[in-house]
Amino acid sequence: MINAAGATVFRVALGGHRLTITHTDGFPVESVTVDTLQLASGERYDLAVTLADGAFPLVAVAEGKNAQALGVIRTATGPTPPPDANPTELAGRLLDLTDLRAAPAVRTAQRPPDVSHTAYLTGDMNTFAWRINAQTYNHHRPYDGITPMTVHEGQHVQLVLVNQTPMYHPMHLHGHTFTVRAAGDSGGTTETPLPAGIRKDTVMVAPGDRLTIDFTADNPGQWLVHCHNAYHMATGMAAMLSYRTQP
Ligand SMILES: [Cu+2]
Repeated sequence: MINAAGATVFRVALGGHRLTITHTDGFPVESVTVDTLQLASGERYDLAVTLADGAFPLVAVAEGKNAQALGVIRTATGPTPPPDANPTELAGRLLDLTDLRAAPAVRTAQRPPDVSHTAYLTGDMNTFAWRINAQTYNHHRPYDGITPMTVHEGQHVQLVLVNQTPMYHPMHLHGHTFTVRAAGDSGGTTETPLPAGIRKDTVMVAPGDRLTIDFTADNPGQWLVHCHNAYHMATGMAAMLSYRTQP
């Protein structure tokens, strides 16, 4: 399942069925079974489902937009679900990031970071000016007006994503995959360590949440770190991960 939408978080459920999550962003996880899950722009989840006999609504609710998309999975004759089908699974057990553990083969060793950067995600619906660390990324002049997050090749890098807005921000790092190492609130009062943190390349930072991710700087270049909401990115919610030559 891929959320290929530019600016919508979908909540997905299949009427009469539970969903077993097996992978996220292509990386295997220890299987966990839920009723519903949210996908933000750019995120991928692999699911396993054992289908019953009949015709079932596959519903994707556009979060906060009072709309939904409907597909039908049919394995037998029976009435077609209506467009406004509202399977009870939508209100059931929702997948949480803290439910997920990486499969052993794709876990990364936890070690103290060589360098740590923090990305404060800010903006509001009134001004619709979305930023990282109070700086606006300019797509026409990408090196102007922003302070790059500098790293050296080989460093173990920690990146803390702090959502200080009431909106979802699916954050995507180019050139690398990362491990999600901890989840907490933006004020820093709670934090849940994720000892078998999942590997991803796009992670949804929910309103008021703080996620800590880490990765090894093993792909020299100048890489974007950005919100995958197309409108947020267009107004400036992007930053630069910048490899520098060792002094
Ligand atoms: Cu965003």
